[in-house]
Amino acid sequence: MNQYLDIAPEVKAALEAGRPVVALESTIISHGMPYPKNVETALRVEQTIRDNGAVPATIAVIGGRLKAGLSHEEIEHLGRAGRAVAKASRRDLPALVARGADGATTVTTTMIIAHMAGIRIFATGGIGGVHRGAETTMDISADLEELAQTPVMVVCAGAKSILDLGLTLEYLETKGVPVIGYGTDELPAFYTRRSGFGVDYRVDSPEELAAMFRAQRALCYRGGMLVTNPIPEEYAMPKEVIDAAIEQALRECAEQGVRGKETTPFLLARVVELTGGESLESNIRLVLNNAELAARTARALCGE
Ligand code: PSU
Ligand code: MN
Repeated sequence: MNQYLDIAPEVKAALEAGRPVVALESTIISHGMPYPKNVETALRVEQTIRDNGAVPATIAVIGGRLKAGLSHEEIEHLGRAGRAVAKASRRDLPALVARGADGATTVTTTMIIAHMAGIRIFATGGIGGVHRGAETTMDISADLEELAQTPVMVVCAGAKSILDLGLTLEYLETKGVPVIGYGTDELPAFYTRRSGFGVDYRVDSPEELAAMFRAQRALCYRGGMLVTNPIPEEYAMPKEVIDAAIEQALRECAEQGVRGKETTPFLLARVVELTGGESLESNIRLVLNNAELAARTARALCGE
């Protein structure tokens, strides 16, 4: 086992017994939602995974240790600190570990640490991707590279249209990452069920997802798999409302010269502010929905 990794006892016991475990990220807690909703949601997501027969492993860097499985106090700490905690992507882990610092893990680093711990599946809200205007900024999330090289199944609700969804799909195709629609032929756009872009494969059951993941392992592929699960109809946002907020957030981002790792958190926070509580509620609901699907798929992967 990696010398910097701490696996929580409950998670370790489940892994050793071949029981289902689902990883969860922590940037969604510190940078993705306001306090105290972020903490409340993180704990609800963990409970949903338990209710569906799997063990949750929320992942973060605490005092330079890579943690697979957090205590409630650690989740509370990350939620209260919010954007004061470093957003940790692949390039940041060496510095955080060497300095004994805290970091909130993105999709990228959650995949890295989950894989180190032996966890095969991870549930979140949305992934990073190719940003609009990437042809000049070259702003492409490290999440896409990680999906190309780390064998973890990521269950999300698609990607927000703060990104260029068409270019994101092109990038994933180049990198050989299968993009699966759960119960849909169309890539969901996080707050809405449709984006106008097709997925590679439609799958309708956790068993079928597990079979694809097993096949990918048996083929000795390095990379992972992206499962996109549409937000339940009753919690989806009206397209015009969310599009208007995203356009405004993008304009402000450009005007204020926000760049680099600050871009995504800035856009996410502005969209929530501009749409009031409605988008936050949608966000919470879709994460819970993804947690349920990931737990059921983790069970199928364990043959349960
Ligand atoms: N997109 C969302 N919600 C999020 C994120 C992205 O809809 O919380 C977070 C995730 O942690 C994701 C990260 O891995 O932002 C991507 O950041 P960047 O675009 O800087 O790679
Ligand atoms: Mn970026």
